[in-house]
Amino acid sequence: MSKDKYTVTAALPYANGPLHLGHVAGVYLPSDIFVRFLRMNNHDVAFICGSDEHGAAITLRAKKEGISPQAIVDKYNGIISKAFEDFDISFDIFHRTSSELHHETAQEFFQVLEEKGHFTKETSQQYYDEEFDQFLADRYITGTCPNCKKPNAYGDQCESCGSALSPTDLIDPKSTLSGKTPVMKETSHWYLPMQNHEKWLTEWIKEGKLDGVQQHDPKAWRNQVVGQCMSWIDNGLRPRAMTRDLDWGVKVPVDGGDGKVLYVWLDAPIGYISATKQWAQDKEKDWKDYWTGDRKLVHFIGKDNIVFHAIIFPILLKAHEGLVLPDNVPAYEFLNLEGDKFSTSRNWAVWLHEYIEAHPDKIDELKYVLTAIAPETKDSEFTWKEFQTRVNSELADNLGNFVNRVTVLTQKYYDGLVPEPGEFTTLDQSIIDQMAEFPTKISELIYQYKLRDAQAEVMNLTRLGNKYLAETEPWKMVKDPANEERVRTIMYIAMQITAKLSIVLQPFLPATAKKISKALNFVTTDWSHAEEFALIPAGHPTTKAPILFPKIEDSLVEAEIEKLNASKVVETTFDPQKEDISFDEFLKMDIRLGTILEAEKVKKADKLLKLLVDTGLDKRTIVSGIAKHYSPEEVVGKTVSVLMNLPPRKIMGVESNGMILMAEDEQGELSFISPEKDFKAGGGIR
Ligand code: B3M
Ligand code: ZN
Repeated sequence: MSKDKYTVTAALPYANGPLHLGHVAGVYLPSDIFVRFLRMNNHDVAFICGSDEHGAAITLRAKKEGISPQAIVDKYNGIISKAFEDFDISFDIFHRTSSELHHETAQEFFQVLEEKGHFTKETSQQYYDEEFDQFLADRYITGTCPNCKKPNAYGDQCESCGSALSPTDLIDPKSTLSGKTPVMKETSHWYLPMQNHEKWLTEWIKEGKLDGVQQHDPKAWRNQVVGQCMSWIDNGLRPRAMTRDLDWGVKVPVDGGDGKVLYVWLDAPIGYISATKQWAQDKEKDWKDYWTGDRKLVHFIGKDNIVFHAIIFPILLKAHEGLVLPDNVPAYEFLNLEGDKFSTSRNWAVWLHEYIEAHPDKIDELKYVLTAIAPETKDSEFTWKEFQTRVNSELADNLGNFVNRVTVLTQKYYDGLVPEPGEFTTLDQSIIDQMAEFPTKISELIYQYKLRDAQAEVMNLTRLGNKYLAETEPWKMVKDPANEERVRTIMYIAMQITAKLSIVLQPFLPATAKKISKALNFVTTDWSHAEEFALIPAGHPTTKAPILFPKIEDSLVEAEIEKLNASKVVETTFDPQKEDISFDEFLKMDIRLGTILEAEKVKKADKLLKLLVDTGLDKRTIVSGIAKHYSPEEVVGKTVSVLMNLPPRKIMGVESNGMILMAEDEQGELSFISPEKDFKAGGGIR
């Protein structure tokens, strides 16, 4: 029976910053494990990725760093591709959407859809920044999300609640260029009337069928993927602009497209196709083999990309005609870090390239832990403490200890030669029967994209090995020559378990599997061999395996947590500017310098100080909420800014006449506003 053919894509990372562990756990590592497994099972598979180099995410970063968008994407394409290489992610190609081949491919794709009449041309009012004389694409507008009411939602998406938005949905929109409220200005764009595709999309998402013909198994799709798509469809699909008024991106290749580029979510998924073209060209293959016919297309993504991969891109693929639709879209939830969300802007992240630089000898340790905690069906958490615990107790004490025992004892008792077994006991046969179940169990889980459970099964095989040795204790039995044959049998079986591990570990921990293979002097990349029991014959020469997983010390955990806290940026979310006031209104405020003569705490009010202030005009009592920031002794003698003309107010039984004006920083720390020259009480402030 011919094996299913796969094209596996991993979401194209934006080339506007480095990768962090959340990206790795939720897209790149699982897709790599899946593809390695497919290759071991002789599937025809292409593993496609590349950097996403257009869109406002890039141009905003370029503006922030004061360099060109091309310089930004060159910088981060380099950092990201090297990090993938160093982390041993086995893409067949890591391409980039700023390449000429991609531009040509995306423009051809657009022209095909335009000629087939799949777009409508509409003139509409779009947000425009008058100061920057520029229309504002989605990421150039922020505002309050209409759904979760959180600030800093973007024009196309709210990252707090994940809902897809349009710029006009935002409450109190602001331009990210000038910070001002944008105006509406007329412009025209090509729209994809998604509502026209609702019928077939619904059948395809819910039943996996096209015109009644089964395409994929909808039960194999993750609930959150089907759920998000159906809620999008149930809310009513709307026309979506497929072009933008920007100068950085793939130019619109038809009349009327001057000054316009393809919408990044039309452009980027076509990046999977252009990357395949480049790879096929390099390998003298036909790219169409990987995007047509009976090919299983699988998109590994994060949950914030679901609708773009399970609704918009399938519409585009179907409209183009002749191209396959996704067989599955394994979307991952979010990985959090030490109790908070990963955040590039707050630098709250473990950057992959920094991890590799700091721990080049701990690549498989990180792969193991990220797979063990992968956010497959719900958000999960990375902590350095759990990293240490899992490495030390699951890798070192379980897998590392088992392989070390088997190879060291074989070395010690038989000079490394696999011993001739004697009769198998009932226990032996039970172990052999249990071992036999693992390859199929692991395989089924991987085909179902349950990679976390699949890896756990590999560790269960190791536990079976450890249990067998603990129950038989060959290191004790060997002391009695009468047990010579029994010990040979036990070590023979334990060696077969080790050989099986060297196969089933390969998708998950390729470097470790290689080390075990080397010690066993046994190499195969054919998964089906794992089904066999007797993998290494008696007399086969082996050597002692190295220590596979040195223990993680507390000092590493402490250093990494300290680094994380030291480098985090506290996001300044200052309130937006208040409504304008007239100059006359400002003149009504009487603000003067006052010197604090006396200060005491206010009974039963831990935040308040009662101050006696010399204002130059009089000596008055003012109650001020600064007790958490200043002691009474500290403030006596200070000359501060006083708002005089407030009506008297009783605060905790004390009459307060006026207000001390304070400055506040982003951590909420308070400071007096005092003259930098030696001015006396009574001086005016204006
Ligand atoms: N560049 C990744 C993101 O949304 C986005 C994926 C494109 S895959 C075609 O973070
Ligand atoms: Zn929201």
